[in-house]
This record gives sequence, C-alpha cells and structure tokens, in this order.
Amino acid sequence: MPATIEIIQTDITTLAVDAIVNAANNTLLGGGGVDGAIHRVAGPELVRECATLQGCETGDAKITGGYKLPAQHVIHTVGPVWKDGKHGEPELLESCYRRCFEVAHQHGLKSIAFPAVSAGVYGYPMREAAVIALSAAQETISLYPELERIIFVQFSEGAQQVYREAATRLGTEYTT
Ligand code: AR6
Repeated sequence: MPATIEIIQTDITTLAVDAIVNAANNTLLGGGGVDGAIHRVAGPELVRECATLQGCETGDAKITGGYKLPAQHVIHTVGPVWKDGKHGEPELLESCYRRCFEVAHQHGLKSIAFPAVSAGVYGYPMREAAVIALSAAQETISLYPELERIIFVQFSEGAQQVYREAATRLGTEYTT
C-alpha cells in the first residue's frame, strides 16, 4: 500500500505519530511559532537533547525523542527565510522535506506530520511552500515503501484551503 497523504487542520503537538516535524532555527534551542509549541508540550528534556546536536544547517534535519509529546520523535528542520525567492529559498525548502524523509527512513518511521515549514515567521508564501511540500511527498512515496502516513498540518482554515488547492492542481490524492 502506498502512503496516504493527509491534509488536516489541527495543532501538530496533539498528534500521536512516529514523528512530528519542527520548523526550527539554526540553534535548535527553541523559539516561537510551532517550535515554541513543540518545546512547551515536550518539556525541558527536549531542549537538553537539542543542545547536544550542535545546531542544524538551513535545509538539513536532525531527530530527537518526543519526550512528553504524544509523537515518538521530533525531526527538527530549518527552513529558509524568504527574501524574494531568488536566493535559493525553493531549493533549501525542498531540501528540508527531502532530509526529513531521509531521516524518517533511516529510523524506520511509518508516519510523519509536517507543519508549513518556513511559511510563518520566515515569510515563505504559503502557496509556493505547499507545492514544494506536496511534491516532495509525492516523490517520497515510491522511494520509501515503509511509509504509511504523510500528514500536512495547517493551523488555520486559510492555510488548509491553500494546501487543498495545491494538491488538486498537482493531481495529488489526499484525505482530510
Ligand atoms: N501546529 C501546527 N502548525 C502550527 C502550530 C502548531 N501548534 N503553530 C504554528 N503553526 P513558524 P517558520 C504554523 O513561524 O516560518 C520559530 O521562532 C504557522 O501558522 O512556526 O519556519 C523558530 O524558532 C505557520 O503556518 O515557522 C524559527 O526561528 C507554520 O506553522 C522560526 O520561528 C510555520 O510557522 C521559523 O519560522
């Protein structure tokens, strides 16, 4: 069975999946937005483990435990800050998704949930970010057959609508 793609509106910290992805910064030591929410729910042990990782390059991803989260792991990735789209932002955002899937595969994970990496404080336009996220998922499905669920989580109704429209345009089948 190929992985299913789900597009859902919820708080990512509530999901009991193998891994949730954190939209972190280069220090991996916490911040606002989804990063702040994940660290609040996971508790202080998460930042202690993150402190041993020596940060993370933009476009890369690193895995930790989930601690008090219902998710077993957190995959921390660092998206690009949007300038104008001509400073390597699309390639870096693609790299975030590719690396998250690679790390999930290396750990034999079957379910992974992503927020809209870079599309908050980092200013990446939601529509373009959604196309990159969904295209990466589509490519991954054939690469990693053990993956069962790929979940794209949006915090707002508007963002969810953008993801659904992007999926329809790309011909990506999804459930909600
Ligand atoms: N569940 C799901 N999605 C969420 C949640 C949540 N609990 N909270 C926010 N979002 P952002 P970025 C959405 O700003 O743009 C941090 O300070 C949010 O609505 O969290 O990659 C880091 O430390 C938006 O659509 O991440 C970095 O410094 C999406 O998640 C910086 O922000 C991403 O928004 C990273 O900025």
